[in-house]
Amino acid sequence: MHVTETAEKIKRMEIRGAGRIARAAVEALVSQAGILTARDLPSFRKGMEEAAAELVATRPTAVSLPNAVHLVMAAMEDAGTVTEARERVKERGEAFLRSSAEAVHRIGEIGAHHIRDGDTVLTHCNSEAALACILTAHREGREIEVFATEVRPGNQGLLTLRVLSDAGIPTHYIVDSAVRHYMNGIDRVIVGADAVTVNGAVVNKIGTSQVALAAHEARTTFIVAAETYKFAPRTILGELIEIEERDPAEVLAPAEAARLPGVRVHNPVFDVTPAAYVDLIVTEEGAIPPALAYLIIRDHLGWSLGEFHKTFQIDHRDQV
Ligand code: RUB
Repeated sequence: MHVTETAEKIKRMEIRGAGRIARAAVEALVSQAGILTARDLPSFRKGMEEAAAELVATRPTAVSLPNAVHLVMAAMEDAGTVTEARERVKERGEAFLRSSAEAVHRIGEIGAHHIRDGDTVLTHCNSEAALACILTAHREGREIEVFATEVRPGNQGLLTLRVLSDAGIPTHYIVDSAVRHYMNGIDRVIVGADAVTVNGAVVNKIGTSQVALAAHEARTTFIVAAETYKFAPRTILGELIEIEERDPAEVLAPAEAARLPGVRVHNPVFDVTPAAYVDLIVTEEGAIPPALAYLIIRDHLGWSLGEFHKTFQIDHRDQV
């Protein structure tokens, strides 16, 4: 699929979910590298950079998107010719697509160890990483039931219901505001992530932090399933993750809103769950406490504070 078509689909949320968004962007970059006609390396690079910028600008919150795009673009760094650059983007892109699929599989295996026979699991939104844990536990023969939330306003819960129903897992469908009402009967909460910050906070679909709060109050284990490329390197520099605000029309029909002058409708689509409410983050490298998020950023994404200093030529003396 071409870059602009992919970008439009991501914006409209026809392609959604942090992992899927990253993979679609990488596929679009690989395809762009194949069709870009450029006489010399600088113009090839420029064409690729424009494509990368268009993809990254689609949705601001899922860090998987800039991380994956950066990884593929960096493959061109020491290419000497257009052919070489094209080849490297293709190789790196394909390697990312393979490793991303493997990561979900591995997270499923690791996360399933945390689901016991007889458990009732609650999930919020539609996360392939979180579902991988639930599906693997079910495939391994554990008798489980799942509570899935509706997920206002996008109703991603419906996508989750389809997956669970196809797998034959007994499932309960509840509105988002019913989470606390049921929490005492829940053994595990498992959700995905759009970003994990250096201090172990988790950014995920709006409402996740309320689910986490209810789980914390009920002493229910709260697990996050997240590939390492969802960890946010730039939070080392104190950068905050931007929370996407979408069209208010997704929350209240414009005709209704027009009858309510003075009412402002808000539609933030993600929120931040503090590390204190997160028991475990399951990555493809293993399950870690949120306090170890920096190690993932340093050891698996290759970004440390020193790296930032070099890359962005930050003077150490300016740092407190
Ligand atoms: C999706 C969402 C998902 C994460 C993780 O939000 O919050 O929980 O992206 O998903 P949206 P995955 O529907 O707005 O994109 O594990 O599939 O990457």
